[in-house]
Amino acid sequence: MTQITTVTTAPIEGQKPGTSGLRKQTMVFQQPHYLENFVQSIFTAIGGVEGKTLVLGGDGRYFNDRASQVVMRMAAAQGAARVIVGQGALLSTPAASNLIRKRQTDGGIILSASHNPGGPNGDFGIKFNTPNGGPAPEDVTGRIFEATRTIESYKILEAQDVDLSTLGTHALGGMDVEVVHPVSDYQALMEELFDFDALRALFASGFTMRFDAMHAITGPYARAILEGALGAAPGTVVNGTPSPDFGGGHPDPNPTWAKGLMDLMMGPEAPDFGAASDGDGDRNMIVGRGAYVTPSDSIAVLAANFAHVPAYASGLAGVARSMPTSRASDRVAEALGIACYETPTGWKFFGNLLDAGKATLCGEESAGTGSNHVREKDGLWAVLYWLSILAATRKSVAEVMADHWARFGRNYYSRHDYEAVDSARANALMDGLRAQLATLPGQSFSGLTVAEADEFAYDDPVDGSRSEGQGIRVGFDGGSRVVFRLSGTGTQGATLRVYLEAYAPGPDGLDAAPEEALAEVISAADAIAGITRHTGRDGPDVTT
Ligand code: G16
Repeated sequence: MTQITTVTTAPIEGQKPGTSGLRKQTMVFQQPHYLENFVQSIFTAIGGVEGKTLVLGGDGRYFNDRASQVVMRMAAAQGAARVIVGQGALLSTPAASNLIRKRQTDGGIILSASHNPGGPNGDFGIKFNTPNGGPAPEDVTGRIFEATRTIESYKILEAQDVDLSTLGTHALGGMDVEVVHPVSDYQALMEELFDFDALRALFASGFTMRFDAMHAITGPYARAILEGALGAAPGTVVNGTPSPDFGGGHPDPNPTWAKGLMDLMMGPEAPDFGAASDGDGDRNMIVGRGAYVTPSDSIAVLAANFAHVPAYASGLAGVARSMPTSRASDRVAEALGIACYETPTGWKFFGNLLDAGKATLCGEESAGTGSNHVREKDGLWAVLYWLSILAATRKSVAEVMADHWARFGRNYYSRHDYEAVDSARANALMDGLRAQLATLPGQSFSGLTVAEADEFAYDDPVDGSRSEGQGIRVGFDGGSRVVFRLSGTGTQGATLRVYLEAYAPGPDGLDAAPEEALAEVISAADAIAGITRHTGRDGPDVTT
C-alpha cells in the first residue's frame, strides 16, 4: 500500500545553499523536516517534478541511505516519472553529472558534503544539478533559498524502502526507480576520452602507482578502471571501500589529509605516481616521486599537454580557472593563443563557458580539474589525463614539472586556511580590507609594493549575470598576489582562506621551497589584513 501524505511544515532558518549546495552537520540534517523542506524547495524552484526524470546518488556517507529513500518518496508523491539511482544510492559527483547528461534527464540530486568528514558527528549535504549536468547556477539556488523561506507543506509517499541493492527497475507508487551500476557509464565515458591501450602499455612496462580513495566513493571506480581495465597491480588502490564515516578520516585529497600518501611519495619506497580523490570523487591530488603538484599547476600542465589526450588533441577552445587559482594556466593559454577565463570560486560558474564552447578545460586551486566531458570537476579524469602525459612522454612527474616551469616560469602557490573562526571576527577582517582598497596601491608591506587592490566581481560573458563580493585581491609589483575570501563550504563559524602567489620567470629560482618563495607575500598578507589580530591565531590550521 502506498499513500501520499501532505505534511505541514514551516520555514527553517539557514537553508541558503553555499558554494556547492547545502552543507550542514549531519545532526542538523536529521532534525524533523530539515531534509524534506530543502528537497521540497528544490522541487518548487524547478517548477515541480511531475513527469520528470531525475538522477540520484551520493558519496555513501552516513545518512545517505535514509536521505535517498526520502528523496525518492517525495519525487514519487509529486508525480515524477523516473529516478535513475546508483546501486546502493552511490554515485560519484562526476558520474552523476555524466548520467544526467547521457540520459537527458531533468537534473539530479547529489547527496554529499564533498571532502567534509562524515558520520553522525560529521557533515551531510545535498545539491541539485541542472539538466546540463552542472551544479545549479545562482539564479536557481536563489529560487531554492526563496522557497525555503516560504514553505508551508511538502508531499511524501508512505511506502516501504526501495531495494537499491538490486540492479533493474522497481516501482515506487506510480514512479519508476531504475537502479544502475554506479561505475559502468562513467567508465565507458573515460574509455571514449583516453587511449586505454596506451595506458595499459604504461602499466605493462612496470610503471607503479598508488591511488588513495580515502575510504570514499572513488574506490570502486578506481579499482574497476586502474586495476581492472588498465592492468595496474592489485593493491594499487588503497582505502578503496567506501565507508559511511570515511574510515574516521577527512576525505580531502591534500598534503595535510592525505599525509600517508604524501609520506610514501616523498620516501625511498615511492611508486612512480600517486593520486587521491575526495568524498564524492570530484577533487584530486597529483603527486610524483618526490614531487607534489599544486592544483593550480596541474590545470596548467594539463592544458599545455592537450596533444597527448585523444579527446583534446585537436585543440582547446579555452581554459578557465577560478579567481584565487594561480595564474599558471593563463601563461599556457597565452602561449597556445587560446582564451583564458577567470571566474568566481564554485564549479557552477564554469557551466556557461563549457556549454557555450568557450572553455574546454577548467581548474581550481581547491583540487578541482575537469573538462567539457561533464559539468563537474572530475578526480579520476585528472588522474587518467596525467597518466596519459606520463605514458606519452615517459617522463617522471618531477621532469614534467621541471619542463613546464622552464617553459612558462613558475607560479609558487599556497593556500592558508583559518578554520572555525568566529564569524563576526572574520567579517570584521574582510570589512577592514574593503575599507583599505582605495588607499592600498602604492603602499609597501614587507618589501612588496601594492600595484592594485579590488574586490572581485564577475560578469558572465554568456548570460550577462553579475556576481559581486567574490574575494579581495591585492596585487604587488612584480606579479605576486594575495587573495582573501571566506569559504562557502564550511559548516562551523567562518573559514578564512588566504591564497598566496609569487611568480618566478626563470631560468633561476625555479626550485625554491614554496613557503620560502612566498615568505614576503605571507608576511605582507598579515600586515595588510591583520590576520593574527582579527583571528587570534598564530598560524593557519591547514596549508595546502
Ligand atoms: C566546492 C566547489 C568548488 C570550490 C570549493 C571550495 O568544491 O564545487 O568550486 O572551489 O568548494 O569552495 P570554498 O572555498 O567556498 O570552500 P567541493 O569539492 O567541496 O564540492
